[in-house]
Amino acid sequence: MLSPLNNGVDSVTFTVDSITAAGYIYYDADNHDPDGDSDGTSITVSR
Ligand SMILES: [Ca+2]
Repeated sequence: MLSPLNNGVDSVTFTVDSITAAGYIYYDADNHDPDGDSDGTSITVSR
């Protein structure tokens, strides 16, 4: 369950630094984003 943003919060940043799945290994160095609006690891989203 996500909480609403408090007033005065202009943006939030989401970061993925680990994912687990059976049979797979996570390689953070392979993070990328084809459309370029993030660095493949973190993205900041404005209100
Ligand atoms: Ca993107």
